Amino acid sequence: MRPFQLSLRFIFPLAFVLGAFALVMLPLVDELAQRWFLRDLDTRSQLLARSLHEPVVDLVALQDAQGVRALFDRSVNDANVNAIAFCDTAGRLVYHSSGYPSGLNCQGRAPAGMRVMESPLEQDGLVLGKLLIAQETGFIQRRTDEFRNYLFAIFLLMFVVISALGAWIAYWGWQGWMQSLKTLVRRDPGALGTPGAAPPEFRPLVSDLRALLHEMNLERRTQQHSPQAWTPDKLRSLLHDELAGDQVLVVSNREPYIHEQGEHGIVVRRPASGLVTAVEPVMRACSGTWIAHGSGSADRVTVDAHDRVPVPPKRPAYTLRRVWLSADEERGYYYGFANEGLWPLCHMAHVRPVFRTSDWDQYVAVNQRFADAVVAEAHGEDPVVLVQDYHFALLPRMVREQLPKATIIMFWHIPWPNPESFGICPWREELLAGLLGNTLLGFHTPFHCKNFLETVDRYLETRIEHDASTVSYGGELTQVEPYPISIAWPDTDAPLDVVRCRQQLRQSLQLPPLHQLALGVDRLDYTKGIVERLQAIERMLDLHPEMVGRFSLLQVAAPSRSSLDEYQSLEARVRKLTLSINQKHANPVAPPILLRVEHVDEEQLAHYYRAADVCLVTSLHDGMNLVAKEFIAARDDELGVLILSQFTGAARELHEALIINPYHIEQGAQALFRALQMPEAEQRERMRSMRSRVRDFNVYRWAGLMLLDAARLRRRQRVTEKIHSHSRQALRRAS
Ligand code: ADQ
Repeated sequence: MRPFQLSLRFIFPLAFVLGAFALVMLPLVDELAQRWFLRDLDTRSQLLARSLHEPVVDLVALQDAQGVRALFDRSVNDANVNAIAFCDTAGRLVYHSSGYPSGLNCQGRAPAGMRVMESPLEQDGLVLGKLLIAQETGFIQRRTDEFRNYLFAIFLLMFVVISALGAWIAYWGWQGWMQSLKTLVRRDPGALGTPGAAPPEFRPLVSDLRALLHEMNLERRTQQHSPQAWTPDKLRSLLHDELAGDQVLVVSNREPYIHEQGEHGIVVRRPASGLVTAVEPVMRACSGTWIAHGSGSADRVTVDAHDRVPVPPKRPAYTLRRVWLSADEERGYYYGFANEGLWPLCHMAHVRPVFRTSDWDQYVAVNQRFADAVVAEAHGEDPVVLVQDYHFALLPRMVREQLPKATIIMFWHIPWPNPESFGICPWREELLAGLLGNTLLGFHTPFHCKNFLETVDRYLETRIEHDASTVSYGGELTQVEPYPISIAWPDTDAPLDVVRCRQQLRQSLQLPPLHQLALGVDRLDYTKGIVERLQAIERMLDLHPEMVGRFSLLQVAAPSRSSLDEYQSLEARVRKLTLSINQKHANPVAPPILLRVEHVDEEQLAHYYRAADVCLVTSLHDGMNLVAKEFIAARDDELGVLILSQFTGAARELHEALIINPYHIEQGAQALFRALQMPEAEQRERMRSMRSRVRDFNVYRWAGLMLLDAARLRRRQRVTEKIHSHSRQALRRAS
């Protein structure tokens, strides 16, 4: 119906224009045709008169009436005219052909339907009279009518042909437009194919359309998948529905379970890592394979012949495939390039990155080893590969080269710096090209995504669609999106109520029952702002000496990257500062700082969270910070205050925390004092709101949204491949 209406829009004006043209043209053409015919008649008469001139003069001189008449009759027949006559100078009709029309006389007056031409007859300058040649003109009108009819028919035919052609063009044009529009709309709004692939007629619209669709998609993502719905079951059913039968492979440096040789046999340990905390529930839900560095002292003895071990040990749900690294590889790739180079490069903590060529070489080699492991573990040509973190910036492109159809999703767990900061890395182009091997690249916040896109724009020849958040590089498209990471909301009731936890912890730390306790839980890392935290406590005690002996900080710091100088000196600094504060504010009740440099298990950690009055997160720069969310999740009593650095990703979600600038020691001290004095009603109000957010925006949602996007991109990729293969077959058939 629609193309027909479109055609009418074209046909009506065409009919009007052609009709008007015909109206103007037909009388003109009539007149022109008549003139041509008359000119024809005259020419014929002139020629005849010229040929008759001499014989007529001779015969008239001889007064041979019979000869003249015979000549006239012959000429009438030969030249196909109606009549010929000779008039003398006195205007008398002297001779004429037989059948001469009665109404025709020497005055040249022609009867209706006749045209008469007069031609003087002279001999030696003497005028003898004139020749009259008469021809019928009736046929002219007949022929002009015929000509007009033909012309009318031609106009009609033109109208029909042009209308049909116009309707056909309108129909196919409309079909083409609709098809292109549908293709454009069906593509992922964040990744609507390479920009050049859009049909030319849509190019001016593409970015507007993409922006609109992107917005709608974001809205859909937040509305449709109502946050409350994100549970392990929901994630499992999503994996089943959206990635049914597709193999999921995770790659990370850190393994989720470490087997260690203990005094009484092999023990299993879970590392202190935000990454593991976040990805482990996803793997439990999808039963895939997790490829990671086997770093435990008993790791080799617990794997099978293919370096695989089922985990979790008590209730296996997925496979852990271990990759072994030599001491040199670990030093260069992990400690060197990743942790002395990329880690400080991406965190604004004023520690200078160190770049060594030998580290880079190891980084490239280890990325290749893990990429080869992914290819070896893949059952088909298009697995879903979830790559974790900055240890594997090169791996996505390496996997893409071997498995071009794989859906590669990478999550960058740390911040992405601005282009200037990133630009100091000598291998910046290689790293960016590696990351653009991903189908989907996720960061914690929109700000990190923006920094990444700007960095790519600065250092690589790419096409970036900022409104759709896609990068097109070497004919491939990478979607860049924020996916704020979170934790798994505890699904079982805590074994101990908060009151008992408080009592027990204070007892075990030999503190009075009403002693106020703040808690710090971190890897011992310079980005976590532990020194600044201690300084804030010192300042608070300086300002409020009445708190000495009534308040302490329990700082639980997991040793991390301890073989690096920077980390050793941090630990030394933390220990020294602790000692000095404890000496400065020594009292008979309790030291202000209780420092535990140790890794504690999950249960113990939850116990600490529930027993504390305040949790201090003072990172100088942090992608998200899961400790803040774990503290909130543990507080089912809805009490406790979170002090949160403004430089964490978490600060963008947890607005009810006391947000501080950790560099501003005074501000930290004031916030701590305020937290310790905060009435329970206010604590409850803040905590309730944060709890509902963390419960809803949990790690299943994080993984679910990422996997949903991946599934969508995957479907699109499959459809595109089908179309390409069809068109290749069609081309082959045609040639
Ligand atoms: P991390 O830098 O490791 O993570 P964070 O997000 O706070 O930082 O996660 C640390 C995890 O380790 C938490 O689950 C915490 O419980 C655990 N942990 C810390 N100290 C511990 C201890 N002493 N004993 C036992 N467990 C301990 C990186 C990025 C973050 C990002 C996460 C997730 O640096 O910005 O939030 O990945 O993406």
